[in-house]
Order: sequence, then C-alpha cells, then structure tokens
Amino acid sequence: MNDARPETGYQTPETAIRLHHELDAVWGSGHGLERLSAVNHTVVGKRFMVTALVFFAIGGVLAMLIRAQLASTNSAFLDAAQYAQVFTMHGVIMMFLFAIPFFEGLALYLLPKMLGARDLAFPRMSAYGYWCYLFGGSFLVAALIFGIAPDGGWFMYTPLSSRPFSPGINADVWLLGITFVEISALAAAIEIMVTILKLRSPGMSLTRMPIFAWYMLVVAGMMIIGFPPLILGSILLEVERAFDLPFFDPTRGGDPLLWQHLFWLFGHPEVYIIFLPAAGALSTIIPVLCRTRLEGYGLIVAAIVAMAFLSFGLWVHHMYTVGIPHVALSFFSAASALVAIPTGIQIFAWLATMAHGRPRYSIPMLHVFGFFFVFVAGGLTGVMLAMVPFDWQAHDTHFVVAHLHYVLVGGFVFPMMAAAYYWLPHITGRQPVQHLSKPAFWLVFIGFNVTFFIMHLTGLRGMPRRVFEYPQAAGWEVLNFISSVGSFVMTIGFALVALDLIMLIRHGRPFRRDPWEAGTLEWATPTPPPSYNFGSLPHIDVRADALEPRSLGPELAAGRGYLGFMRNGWMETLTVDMVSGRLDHVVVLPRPTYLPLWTAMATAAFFASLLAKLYWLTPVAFVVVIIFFFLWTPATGLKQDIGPLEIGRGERALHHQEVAQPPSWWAVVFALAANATLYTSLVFGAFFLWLSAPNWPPPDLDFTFVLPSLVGAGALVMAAIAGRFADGQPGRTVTSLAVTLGAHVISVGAVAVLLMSIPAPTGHAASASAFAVAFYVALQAAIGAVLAIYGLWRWNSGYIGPSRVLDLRIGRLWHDYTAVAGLIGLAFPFVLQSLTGIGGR
Ligand code: HEM
Ligand SMILES: [Cu+2]
Repeated sequence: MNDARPETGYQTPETAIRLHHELDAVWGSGHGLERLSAVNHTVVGKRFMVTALVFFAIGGVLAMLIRAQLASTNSAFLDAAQYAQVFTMHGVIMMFLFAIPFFEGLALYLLPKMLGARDLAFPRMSAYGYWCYLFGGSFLVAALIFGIAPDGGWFMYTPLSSRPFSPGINADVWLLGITFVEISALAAAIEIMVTILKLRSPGMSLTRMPIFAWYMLVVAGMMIIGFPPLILGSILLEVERAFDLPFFDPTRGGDPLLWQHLFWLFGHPEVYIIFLPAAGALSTIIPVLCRTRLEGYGLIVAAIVAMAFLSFGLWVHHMYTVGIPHVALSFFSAASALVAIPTGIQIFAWLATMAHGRPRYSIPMLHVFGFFFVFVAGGLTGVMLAMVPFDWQAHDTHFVVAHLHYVLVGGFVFPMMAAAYYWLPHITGRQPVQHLSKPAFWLVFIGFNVTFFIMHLTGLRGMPRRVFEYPQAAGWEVLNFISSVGSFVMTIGFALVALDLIMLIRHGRPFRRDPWEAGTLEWATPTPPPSYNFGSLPHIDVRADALEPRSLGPELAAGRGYLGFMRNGWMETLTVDMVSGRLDHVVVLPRPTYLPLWTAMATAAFFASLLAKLYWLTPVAFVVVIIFFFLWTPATGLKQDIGPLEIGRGERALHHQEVAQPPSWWAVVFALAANATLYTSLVFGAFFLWLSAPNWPPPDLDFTFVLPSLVGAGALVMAAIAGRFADGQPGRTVTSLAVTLGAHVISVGAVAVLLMSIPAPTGHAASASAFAVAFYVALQAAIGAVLAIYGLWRWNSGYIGPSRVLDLRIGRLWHDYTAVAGLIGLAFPFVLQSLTGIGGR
C-alpha cells in the first residue's frame, strides 16, 4: 500500500487457516482471569444468559417457598413478613433479573451473527452493562439473605413503600438496585438499536433484515421509551424517602397515584418487551422447523410496530380500581382489547407457516406447541381482564396471578426453551442425542397447567393475591394443595430440562454446519463460533432469512467477502446506511479491556453509597465513573486523517472517526431520546399533581425567580451557540469550547442560586417539583461542561482534526438538547405558578 499512510496498509493472508489464526489472535478474549476483560459479544451474551438462568433458579426456589406456604391453611412455614419479601423478590427477580437479561443475552449473542457483523457496535458498553446487572442483581439477592429485601410487591406501590410505612432500607434496596439494573438494560437497548440500524452487512436493507432483528429493533425502541418513567419514579421515590421531598405524599400535595402511573407507564410495555423477543425467536424458528419461509413478513413487521404503539396506551388497565373517570376507563378498556389484533396477526402468521410447511416434530417444536396452548389461554383471560366490570371483580385475586403466569410463562419461558434447544447447538457445536427432552417437556407442561389453571378457580372464589395464609372456612385448601403439587411437578420438569441441556453441552453429537438447514446468517459461522464470527463479511442481496449458510459459510471463511484480512491489528467491521443497506464506513472496535469492570465497580460504589447513606462518597464515585469513561475513549481514536480504506471486493470506505454520523453519534441520539422521555415524565408528573393531587393549590409559595432564571437561560443558549462553532478548525475549536465550558458553569451557578432560594421544597409537592426540574437542568448543564472539558482534552491529545470532529459533534448534540430542555425547565416554575393561581384542584 501507499507508504505515506502506513496504517492503512493490509495484507491478505495466503491461506484461510492463516487468516483465522491472525483474526483470532486479535479478536480472542484471553483465558483465566484475563477473561474478565472480555468485551466480545459472544462471551458477554453467554454471560448474560447464564447469569439470568441462575437468577431464574433463585426465583424458582422462591416460588416453591410461596407454594409450600400456600399448600395448606394457617401454615406456619413462613410468617407474614418473610412471605412479603419472598413474593416480592420472586416477582422482582423474574421480571428484572431473569426475563429482560435473558433475552438481552440472546440478542447480544445472535444479532451480530445474524446481521453479518463481527461484533456489536459498542462491545465495551455491553460488558459494562453486564457487570452493572451482575452487581445490581447481587445486591438484591444479598438483601434477601440478610432479611432486608424489598417487601412491598414487585410494583412497590406508595404509600406502602413510603418512609412512614416502610421505614427500613428494604424499599431503598429495590429502588437503587432496580435503577442500577435498568441502567444496564438501557445500555443494552441502545447497543441493540444502533447495532441493528448500522452494523449490518452491505446490501442488507431494512426490508431484508431477518425478522428477529425487526423484533429486537422494536423492543429496543420500546425500552428506550419505556424504562425512563420507571427510573424517574424510582429516583423521585428515593428522594422522597431520603430527603423528604413530597412527590407521593398526599398530605403535602403529592399523590400515590403518580407512582402508579409512572410504574405502569413502564410496567405495561414491559410485558410486551418481554414477549416480543420471544415472538422474534418463534418467527425465526417456526419456518425452519417447518422447512418453509415465514408467511406474512411485512404484515408481522406492521403488527409488531402497532403493538409497540398500542402497548404504551394501555397502562391504565392496571389501575381500573383506583377511581379513574369513566370515559377514560372505556377508552383504555377498548385499547386493551384492541391489542389482541396484532397479537392475533402473529399467531395466524405462524399457523399459516406451519400449514404451508412440513413440520418436523422435534424438541423445539414441542415447546412451540407448549407456547401456543399456554399463551393463547393467557391471552383469553387477558381480554376478560381488559373488561372493566370483570376486572373490578377479579382485581388482586389469584385469577390475575394465573393470567400473568399464563402470559409470561407461555409467552416467554416456553419460547425460550424452544430457543435453547434450537440455538444451543450453535453455541456448543453439538446436537442433542438423549431421550430426556420429551418427559422433561411434559412434566413442565402438565405441572404448569395444574399449578396455574387452579389459580383461576381460587381467584374466582375470592382468594386475594399476596396473602400468606387463609382460613379453613374459606374452602380453598384442596385447590391450593393441588396447585402446589403441580408446581413441584413443574420444578422437577425444569430440573430435567436443565439436565437435558447440560447433557447436550457435554455429550451432544458434533455436527459440521447448520444442523437445521436454516436460512439465517448465524449458521454460516463455524460452530462453536470463533471470536470474530466470520472470516470475511458477506454482501446480502436477498432477504436475510432465505440464505444458504451451508454454501455461504465456507466462502466467507475462505476470505472471499469484505475485510478478509488483517490491518494494523485493528478489529474491523462494516456499517451501512440505515434504510437502504448501502455500504457506509468501517468501524474499528476496541480491544478487550478491564475498564468496563472498573467503571461498573465505581457505579456500584455510587449506588452503594446512596444505600448506606454515605452521601460524601456519592459525588466522589460519580466523578470516578466519569474519569473512567474518559479513559474508554482513546482506544478507538485516530491521531491523523487517513482517508478511504480498502475493504476488499474492490471497494473503499472511511474510518468511523472521519465520518459525520458513526454509531457513537447515533448512540448519543438514542441516549438523549431516553433522557428526554425521563424529563417529559418529570414535567408531566408535576402537571399531573397540579391537576389531580389532593391539597392543591399550595400555600402561598413563590418559587419563581426572574434574575437567576434569565441568567441561566442566557448561558445555556450561549453554550449551545458556542458549541456549534467548534468544528475542528485550529483556533476556533479551543475558544469555542472554552466559551461553552464557561457558559455551562455560569448556568450551573445560576440554577444553584435558584435551587437554594426555592422555599420549603419539603413542604409541598409544588416546590418539590420546581426543585426537581431545576436540579435536572443543573445536572444536564454540568454534564455539558464535562463534555466541553472532554472536547478540550481530545483536542489537546490530537484526536480532533478537520475531518475528525466526532467528539465535538457529540458535544454539540448535548449542548443543543440542554438548551432546549433548560429553557423549558426554567420556564416551568412560572407556568406552574400561574396555573396554581387559577386552581387545579
Ligand atoms: C416457575 C414457576 C413459577 C411459580 C410456581 C410461580 C408462582 C407464583 C405465585 C404463587 C405468585 C403469587 C404470590 C402471591 O400473590 O402471594 C407469583 C407471583 C408473581 N410471579 Fe410467579 N411463579 C413462577 C414463575 C414466574 C415467572 C417465569 C415469572 C416472570 C417471568 C413470574 C412473575 C411473577 C410476578 C411478576 C408475580 C407478582 C409478584 C407480586 O405480586 O409482587 N413468575 N408467582
Ligand atoms: Cu398491562
């Protein structure tokens, strides 16, 4: 290659074997302790799945405790307090520590392979997310062992979870632990979103994506919008508990219903967030098992998008009994029934696929049947519960417990068992041989139905959920006993499934490639897959679930696709235009590093300090986290412009540092979308209180301060304008960044003055909301200042040049957003104040 640009030179290895050795030397993850530094998606994905299964086992043991307790009347096995912790932790573990992380793991493992990439867009971020999940989950389980686990139900309703009624740290464990885990989920969502949109093979347009990628794209979008309300709710409740700012306390202008709205705004979409990945697996597996193509690809895509939209309008069906106006009730009831339509479309598409194909009655198929039966039954009781009068009867009885398990186990656990039998051969390179699989399935299936079908009956006979004992006279004992026996049968079934899968891993029959004759790219890798997935990357010109991995695989392995060579020890993969799939640029990914682990530890210290009320440590940990994040960045930077690079097949593309919108730019866009959702929930939350909380208007308070608000607003606009001038030209960059930094510092100062002047934030929710909004603005500006410092640092170390302006563009996004959010936030007290003048309640 050109001598003037030595770092762009590459050499195509003489043989395929050599190519593989060279790639593996760079992409491999090390052994022993070194493995803690792994960031590779295959490794991290497997970690997520294994850890999630461990939590599933723990949650399952808790379920056994519940069923043992309820097997007879007046059982003395657990007391009321223990029972409360046990059922709360069962729900929390299953929802937050098992279901979400398990499908995240599956997605992280599969997506790059299905899309024809060598790794995810941000390998270190998923490693970081994994550690956050592990630490946060361990907090929760440790709390259970020490008897200080949350005990207010998995949805933690206020005022039960408020300080006066939950004085211990149990509730704090939930709030902080879950927020910690949610951060990891958000990181994974952004990761998944950007990977699907950008890191596909050239030629793979949106309409050629494998259907699983469509599902995960929609799910990731839902997570970005759905999780922030919960994170916000958790923060507000923790602030109320720790610093007495009343958001949920009705005696001081708060409202417990605000918690319920925030919770279910997350909680309802959550159910679909759990179901859709499972449905994605089914849409991938069913056609292969039926030796045909998926029917209604386009219709399915439309259905899942519709489902995502609808699911955000349904949260109120969890709140029919709280006294919502009747008109609203009918609206939400209709919407809830409506969601049966997109669900039905998918079910019928699967049935049509089966009808047109020649089904193989293999083990995954058995679990698919399990899914159909159980999930459809759960859907029917769901439509019943969507009807307001019925819900009024069945609310908070075991009927609801039965419904939710039919949906969750039917819609997630069975599909995931099918997925495990289907993809485990990919992970291990082995196929099942033994005969345990069928009895294991039937034990789970029969045990499940016995356990939960009965709960419909006890529920209809009035047995409330979340009670640790019931009187003999109620006449529920026989039914409960049967239900408990069923649950033990099911447990034995799960144990056999586990044993069966372990047998497969250890003693399965090795195979060469693509045992199912599937049409998706992940089967074009060797199995078990190498660290870099593909020796070279394909060009896709048909729909990516109609490929022929058996012939494509060897071709890619021989280096006949893109990037079939090593360059400077760089870990390279390709990006495309989001929609058309046209080749875009080259991404150089980071090497294995311990930084995600250290950063997650510092993040854990941050949360632990809040939990232990060591508030001096909190800002220290926060700063350490930021410093660690700074240290992440040099690894993938460039110190000089290098221009287009050869990528093989006669094409060239730019390095990601030299393009306008590389994956990290998009990641910031999506992170800001999540941020904006959180902020919107906060502002709307305050207006909700004004509209419907008791004890409004507030006593004669004035929390509007013209001067600091004007100064703050001016400074934020200034920062945004200055940020725009810093586009990589010497001379201009430093000055503009310095102005940006100064402006942000001034706005933080102005808002700090404002914060200190707000009267009695602990006295009334109006002041508390003004305080929270202003605090948000200050935090936003402070991060803007950090980004300005970051820009200066990057400039100083030579990473910014005429065409390498990524760091500045990221800062610019942030400054722009902060200016808009800040103007709204600074106007907010004035608006609220004038509204309280005209009433509310
Ligand atoms: C493995 C078999 C399982 C059994 C035997 C089981 C049993 C139970 C029982 C008896 C309750 C009611 C507790 C009460 O109201 O007093 C319950 C609650 C719950 N379960 Fe399960 N469960 C199982 C699996 C799952 C799975 C896989 C999930 C989710 C993916 C899940 C999520 C929940 C949730 C969210 C609650 C509500 C907890 C609360 O009210 O705070 N369960 N479970
Ligand atoms: Cu719902």
